Amino acid sequence: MIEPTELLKNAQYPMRVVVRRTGLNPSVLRAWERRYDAVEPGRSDGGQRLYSEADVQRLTLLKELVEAGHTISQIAELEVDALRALVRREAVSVDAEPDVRNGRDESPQQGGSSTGARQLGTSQAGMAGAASITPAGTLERALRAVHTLNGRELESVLSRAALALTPVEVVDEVVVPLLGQIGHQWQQGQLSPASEHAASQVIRRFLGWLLDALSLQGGTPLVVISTPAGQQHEFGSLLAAVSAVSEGWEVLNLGADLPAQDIAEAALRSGARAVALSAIFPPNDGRVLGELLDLRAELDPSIDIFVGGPAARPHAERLRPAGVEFVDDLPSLRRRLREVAEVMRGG
Ligand code: B12
Repeated sequence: MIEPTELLKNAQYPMRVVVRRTGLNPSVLRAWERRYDAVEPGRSDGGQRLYSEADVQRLTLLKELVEAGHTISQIAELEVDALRALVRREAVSVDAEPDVRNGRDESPQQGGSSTGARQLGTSQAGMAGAASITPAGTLERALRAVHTLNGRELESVLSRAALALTPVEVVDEVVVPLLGQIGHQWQQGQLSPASEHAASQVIRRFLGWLLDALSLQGGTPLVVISTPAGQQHEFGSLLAAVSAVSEGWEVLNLGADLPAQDIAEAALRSGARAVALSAIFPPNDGRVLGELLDLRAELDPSIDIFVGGPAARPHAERLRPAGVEFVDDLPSLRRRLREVAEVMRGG
């Protein structure tokens, strides 16, 4: 008779089983493999990924540790015993510090979360917590962390959400409304400039990490992302970048505030199929129109130029006949990128 342990040792699981057992979403799982060699699954004759029981256990430990605040790049190469030791240490340190984590009181009276990172640090609570992560709950916890100036908690809330939710949910239902609330409360004087600046730093780092983790290279259409010269708000462009990778596009992100000639040169040198730009402030910036028309003049018409944001909206009617497409929001950008990719595949 074959022992159950022997059966487990030889088990081979397809990705959907690993996704169900670990709670990792497929794009994060693929990114961890590709970028960090977190596990090396075998392949079926048809090329389908096949994971062993050891792979599943390793991924479960990695996910718990990332949920507890570790970064995947630092732990991906550790042996499984070291991962187990770290998980044990997390559980002990959390039990030993019932009220304080990262030097901050997170008791509800202080505006902290009674269901926040403190509980999720333990393995059992971590697994239970992952299942209950929703966009609305994440948004609420993130805002609370912004108000208590708790950057670590904000980073941890966002990172946990990235493991449990799809990139589209993270972008549309967490980060966009979070930035909207931050902007609104800052304008109303309900949020200090320091809180807004601290939150912006964390969100920028988080979006950079998400982009990196989801990024594809080669064999896919490439889109260059930036903001026109004079446009310093860069989250619109980062969100457009994450939206593009979630559609399977490769992204070359140039950061913010770049003259048309430089964007054009990057697009030509990288063989881009599209350029997507964000223009946020001020809403009636005349320079934006000139920069976009200059960019259009530099690029072959086969390269699509998309632009979004309140500072581009007033120019939409002038831009369309010139061959620059104003796109209202990120779901519409994803739809347009999908259409362009389909045309490329068809032709
Ligand atoms: C973070 C932030 C900052 C940071 C920027 C850090 C950085 N590195 O980016 C800092 C602190 C530097 C900053 C500075 C200022 N800011 Co500011 N900032 C914000 C905040 C909170 C987020 C900005 C952001 O990038 N949003 C990006 C996206 C998420 O915004 P969105 O417009 O909702 O995007 C949607 C669409 O427009 C569209 N979209 C946007 N881009 C793109 C791109 C593509 C390709 C597509 C398809 C779609 C698309 O899709 C999105 C989702 O549907 C906003 C609030 C807000 N909600 O925007 C204020 C905000 C933009 N800032 C504002 C102001 C007033 C300022 C300052 C003048 C403040 C000051 N007194 O110094 C300066 C100006 C700096 C400058 N010279 O430009 C105001 C602008 C008000 C107005 N009338 O337009 C806002 C709206 C806050 C507010 N409610 O008052 N800011």
